[in-house]
Amino acid sequence: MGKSVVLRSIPVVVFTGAGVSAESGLATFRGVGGLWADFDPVTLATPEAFAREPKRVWDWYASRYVGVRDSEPNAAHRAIARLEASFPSLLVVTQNIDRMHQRAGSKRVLELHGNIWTARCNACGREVDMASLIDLTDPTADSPRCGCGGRMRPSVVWFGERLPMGVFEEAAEAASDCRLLLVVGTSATVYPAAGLIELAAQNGAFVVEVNREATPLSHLADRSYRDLAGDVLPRLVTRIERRLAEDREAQLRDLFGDEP
Ligand code: BJW
Ligand code: ZN
Repeated sequence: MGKSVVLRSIPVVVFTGAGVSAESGLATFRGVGGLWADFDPVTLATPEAFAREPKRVWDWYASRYVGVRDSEPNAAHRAIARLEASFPSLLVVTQNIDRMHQRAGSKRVLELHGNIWTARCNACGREVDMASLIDLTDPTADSPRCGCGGRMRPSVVWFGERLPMGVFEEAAEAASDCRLLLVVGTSATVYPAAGLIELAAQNGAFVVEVNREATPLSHLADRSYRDLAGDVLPRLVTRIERRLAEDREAQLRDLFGDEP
């Protein structure tokens, strides 16, 4: 049995945060250049803020939806999608709500914090496409309402809210079982999501971090790339692909020998 067969079949998890989408032009929550001028996510991304100032919170998400809709996945998202060919078991676990991984072609994606493409009623839970509400929103109008009278909100997870049923459990199981954890563009400060890094490290995974800055969990990484995800990931993925191809060649030579 050659090395490449073993390497190809290891369970791999790619855990991502806002930094993976930064090079698509989407603002991160924390870190260099990562803040919104007029909006503090820690106070606005809460059910309390929405109850107090629904229009302000809605407008923030409506403008971010338009930003996400009008942006494209970047080289980092594309490299991660390509990595599925090298590691068929690969699972992307993302804190992002932008669906850029899916748009780049990643097939197995767990969204820990929901997504901004859907909205739901905060009273009856009815779900609709964000797009259908954006068209109806004029700048002076109140935030959109459901037929039942409830207010529509983005289908994202705010501070103090539970993660979608079963999703964190599935991610935790994958993190515990993986042999390689690739952590990309997260400040590793929001829980329970950041706990996945601790879980993987505790269970012996090889942890590779890609982040332009150090984080509180950088000490758990076996390798750290302090650079832009869009620069590091394409190079890393190409290196992995070359290495797997070389192993495959070596295996065939092993199998057939030099002589007929
Ligand atoms: C680049 C780059 C480039 C930039 N290349 N790198 C345990 C301890 C302490 C607190 C808690 C705890 N457990 C729970 C809590 C409370 C709370 C929490 O974690 N608070 C902390 C702030 C302390 N957690 C919760 O409330 C969670 N819910 C929960 O625990 O429920 C329990 C419960 C039980 C029973 C009943 C009810 C509840 C929910 C957390 C939800 C987080 N929501 C948000 C908003 C989503 C919607 C939106 O988008 O507006 O999710 S907050 C925000 O932070 C967003 C992100 O997903 C999340 C993480 O941020 P991320 O992705 O790491 O981004 P940044 O900006 O922080 O970092 C970017 C990084 O990229 C930086 O490091 C840069 O250097 C780097 N970078 N450009 C490479 N080009
Ligand atoms: Zn409703």
